[in-house]
Amino acid sequence: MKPIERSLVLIKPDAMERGLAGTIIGRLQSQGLKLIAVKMLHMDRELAGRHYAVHKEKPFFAGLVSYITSAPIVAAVFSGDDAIARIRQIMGPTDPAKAEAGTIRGDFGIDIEHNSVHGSDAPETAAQEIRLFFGEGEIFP
Ligand code: IDP
Ligand code: MG
Repeated sequence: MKPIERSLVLIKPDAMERGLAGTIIGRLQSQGLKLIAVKMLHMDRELAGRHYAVHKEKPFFAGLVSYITSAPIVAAVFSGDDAIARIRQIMGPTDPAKAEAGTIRGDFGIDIEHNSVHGSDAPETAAQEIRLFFGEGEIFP
């Protein structure tokens, strides 16, 4: 049996601007993932820097921080069997040009930066990311 995991999902500004938050949350719920926390917030540069700390030496870091702080987003936590890998499969690869139709990024992503959604990539990073956005009292498992 696969482990029950939690993953942080962000609906990024490009998707928010096109009214896709409900559609994206619905796609994950319809695949059996359980929504256990959700909020809307406008990320500041400090939170963006902490969330994307692993990328701070990358050439795209400054643009990524500007983009993710450009408009309000929705942050959510989903749980389920093997949730981290399953959500990344439902999202599709980072570059929407390489994502298959039927994946979130394949259907809605604009380019490698404006790729509509974030999903955690491992249990340790998921736990860290969830702590950045949610207190324990805001999670309803
Ligand atoms: P992931 O979101 O699929 O885990 P990461 O490599 O962790 O991809 O990158 C984090 C985010 O940084 C991506 O989702 C995307 O928004 C942005 N990004 C990644 N690679 C590039 C790039 O080459 N140019 C511009 N933005 C990028
Ligand atoms: Mg990543």
